[in-house]
Amino acid sequence: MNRFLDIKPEVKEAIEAGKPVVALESTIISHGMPYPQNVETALKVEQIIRENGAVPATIAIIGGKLKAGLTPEEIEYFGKKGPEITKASRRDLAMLCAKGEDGACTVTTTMMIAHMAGIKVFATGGIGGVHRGAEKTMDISADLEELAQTPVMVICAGCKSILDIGLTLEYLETKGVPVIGYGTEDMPAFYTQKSGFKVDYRVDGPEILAKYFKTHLELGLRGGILVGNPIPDEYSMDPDIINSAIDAAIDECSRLGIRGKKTTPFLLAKVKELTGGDSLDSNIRLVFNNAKVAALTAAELCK
Ligand code: PSU
Ligand code: MN
Repeated sequence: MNRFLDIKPEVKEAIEAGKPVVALESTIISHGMPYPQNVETALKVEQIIRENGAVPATIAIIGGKLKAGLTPEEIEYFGKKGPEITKASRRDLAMLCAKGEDGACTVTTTMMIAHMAGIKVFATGGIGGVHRGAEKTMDISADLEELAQTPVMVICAGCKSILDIGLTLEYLETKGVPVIGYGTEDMPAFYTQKSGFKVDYRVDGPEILAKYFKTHLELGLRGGILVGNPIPDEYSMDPDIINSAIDAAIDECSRLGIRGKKTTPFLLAKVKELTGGDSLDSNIRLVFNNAKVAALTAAELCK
């Protein structure tokens, strides 16, 4: 275990006792939602994981330490500071540790730290992917490369059409990352249940998800598994409304010349602004839904 890793005692005990643990990311707190809904959501997600039989481990970098498991006060800190906290991807990890700084963990760094700590299941909202127009910008999220090399199961609600969903699936196929639909054959599109693209396999229920992931690990396969869990119907959005907001957000992003790591947070905030907060409510609900599936799957994995 490296000296930068700092596992919260409750999480450490659970891992050592072979009890279920679910990792959660902190970029969604600092860069993905506004305060105070970000803190309320993060705390509620932890509660849902507990109610479903697992221990939550929200992952972040604090003062140069890789933290697996935060206290409620630390979650509050990440929510309040918001975008002031560095969005930390793979390239940032060593520099933040060396300088003793804070970092909000994306899907990439959450997978890395979860794996270092021995946590196998991770729940979030959406992952990064191949952006629309990537054939020109080369904007492809490091999340896809991490899925290709780190053996953690990531349970999300699919990807948003701020990304090119078709190209994201092609990229994952090239990298050998299996994409599972949870109770569906369609790749979910975050705010809506269907993207129009097919997943590789449909799985119904946490038992099969756990059995499948165990097999993946036993075979010594490199890389993770991506599970797309559709947003519950009652919280899903009208595709026309959300897609026109996304189109407008992408136009504004390119007009303002926003690039690099700022792109995704800009698009998320703009979509929220254009949909008058409805998208935030959907976003919160789908994270709750993913947390539950993750906790049940982590529990099955421990059997
Ligand atoms: N997509 C969302 N919500 C998010 C993110 C993506 O719907 O909060 C965050 C996640 O932390 C993800 C990161 O790992 O953005 C990807 O950023 P980028 O596209 O810069 O790789
Ligand atoms: Mn990018």
